Amino acid sequence: MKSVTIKDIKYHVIALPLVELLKTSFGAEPYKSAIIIEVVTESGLTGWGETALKTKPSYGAETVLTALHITRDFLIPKLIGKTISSPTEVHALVESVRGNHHAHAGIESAIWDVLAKANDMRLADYFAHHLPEGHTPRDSIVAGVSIGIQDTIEEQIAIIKKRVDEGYKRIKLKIAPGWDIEVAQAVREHFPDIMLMLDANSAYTLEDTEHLKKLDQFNLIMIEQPLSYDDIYEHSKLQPQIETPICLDESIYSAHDWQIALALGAGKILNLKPTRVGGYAESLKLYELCVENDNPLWVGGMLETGIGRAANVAFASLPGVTLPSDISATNRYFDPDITEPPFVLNDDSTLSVPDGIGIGVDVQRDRIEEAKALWNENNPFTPLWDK
Ligand code: OSB
Ligand code: MG
Repeated sequence: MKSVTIKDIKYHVIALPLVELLKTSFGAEPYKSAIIIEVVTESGLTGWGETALKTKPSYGAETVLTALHITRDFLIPKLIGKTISSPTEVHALVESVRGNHHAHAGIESAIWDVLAKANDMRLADYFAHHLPEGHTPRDSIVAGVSIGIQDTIEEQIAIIKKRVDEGYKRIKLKIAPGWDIEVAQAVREHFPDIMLMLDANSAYTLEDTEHLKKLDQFNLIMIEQPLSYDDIYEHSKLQPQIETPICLDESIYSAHDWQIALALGAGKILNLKPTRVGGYAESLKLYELCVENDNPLWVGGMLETGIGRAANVAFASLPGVTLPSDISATNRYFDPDITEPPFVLNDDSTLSVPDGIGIGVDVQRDRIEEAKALWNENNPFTPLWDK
């Protein structure tokens, strides 16, 4: 396999208008924000990665600006001039920079892209190349769609209908205290058979156990992160008391965390967000762990632009990803995105894996410039970001 020598790493802080906001138990941000990472090699290749983050430390501890600091002042200086033959070598070069998984993931994913390109491979095949034999990527991934908290139940039903009519077979709804049982009840009256799941984004405590038990009647495929963002132990107390399988998101930062969760019985399903676990090398470890333990697996999202989404599509094409992912068509997120062509929902509720090498989508530099300008105009400390 060919190696690359890193000549330069550039970063672009962007804000991109969202077609539909995603209001969670911790609120909604007016734009999608991210740091787009561009790795340039001595031989003139370019790899792209995305540090997907919010502007507030609401989902996890990192924000766009903490990631900018870590990326610019710690990670990039450790990587310039380094020759790398596999992205799995990146961890050892930067492990002295603790935590900050989203920042790590953005750079690491750009290195995955550039090394796949150097070796003339699609990213999906390059991921499979880092697994034991037999994990041949599929041509498409099963899409799901994540829908935010609405003002009224009528609006909630209307937006679900729109998504079901577009062809989405798996719907995820955000819930919070005061927006849960009645919503699930109404949704099941209108859509008795859709694959439905709820995401609480850490909005409940163990004291809500009796309340959460009421969700068991709605035939949910799972409930995502009902308890604290940093908890595993209390989830292990909740899971035996409810029938709905618990899926962990916020509280799983590594394969080690998932081993703890499995040992304690804290959940049955993993929302694997490559950005949250520090990148695709750790994602592959989690993937292997889930395959070994027969855990259902799906790939989560952070409203990624086409750059992060293309890499997540490649990862979700691996056969151990057994449930629909939080990866939707481009038109659910952006118009236009910063990459071409858009991801389009196929009739069977899937998205096709791009044929091109690396992430397989073309980055539109003019749109990155526009999105950088929008970020600069909407500094996160203006009131706009307090919505
Ligand atoms: O909890 O899964 C979540 C987006 C930002 C932060 C947290 C979450 C989400 C999503 C979006 O649910 C899923 C997607 O990218 O489509
Ligand atoms: Mg979640």
